[in-house]
Amino acid sequence: MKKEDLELTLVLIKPDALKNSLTGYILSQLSEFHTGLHFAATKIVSVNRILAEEHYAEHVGKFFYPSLLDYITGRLHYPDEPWKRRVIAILYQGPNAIKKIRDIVGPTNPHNARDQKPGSIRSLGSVIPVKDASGKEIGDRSDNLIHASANPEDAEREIKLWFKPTDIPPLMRIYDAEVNEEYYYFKDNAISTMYEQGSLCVFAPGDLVWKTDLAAVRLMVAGKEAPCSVNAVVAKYLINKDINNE
Ligand code: FUP
Repeated sequence: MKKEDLELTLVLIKPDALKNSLTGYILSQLSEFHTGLHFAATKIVSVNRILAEEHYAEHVGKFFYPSLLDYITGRLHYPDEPWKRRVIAILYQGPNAIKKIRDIVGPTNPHNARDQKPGSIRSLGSVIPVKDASGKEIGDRSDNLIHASANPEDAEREIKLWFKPTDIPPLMRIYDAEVNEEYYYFKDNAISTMYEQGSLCVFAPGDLVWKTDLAAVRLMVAGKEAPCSVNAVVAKYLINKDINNE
């Protein structure tokens, strides 16, 4: 098996797709028969704020960002049914996985998808006006049913944000993982090697973790600048934990 045949990409089936019962349709469109790609991992996620903010970190400060967080956390589509607030996170693997899936997914804005790529998944989405505090329209939010990684750099960042190495079968893992040898705890937005009441153990000795995460937490506990945020490392360890989701 050549390395390029093992390309991985992240797909998120978003809350609007779940609400409109489009999950089966989307999975069919992305099936091995249509794409030649294979499932490498999957999980049902109740998206908390930390994960939402990290996933859409590149959009911080844009007018649609607060609305985007409410969308991906499921608040917009399930305001009164919090237990239904989920996304389905899936990794697909195979040659050209990123491009193949982006082609089927279509353009970001569903209006553009209908114009430029009728039949693409996002052509079934909606465009919703975003208003400011005074009620004035300031732009649009695209409720576009599905997320798919845009390029190899985004795919690596996103896959390591949503999945632990052991969520992926060993022969399908393409990023380096390492066996950790220390305890690392998370509390008050910081990493420490000392347990305090209320700390969450993120890595224990013997755990297999992304090598880049381990390098980052080592820098963090040494008080040095790390290439990513604490939340980018811990978010996947908080998935579906009973944490404050506000
Ligand atoms: P994509 O990679 O196609 O998901 O597109 P982007 O990363 O640019 O956008 C991320 C999400 O922001 C999209 F799913 C839709 C949303 N968005 C809006 O809601 N309004 C905008 O004006 C731009 C993006």
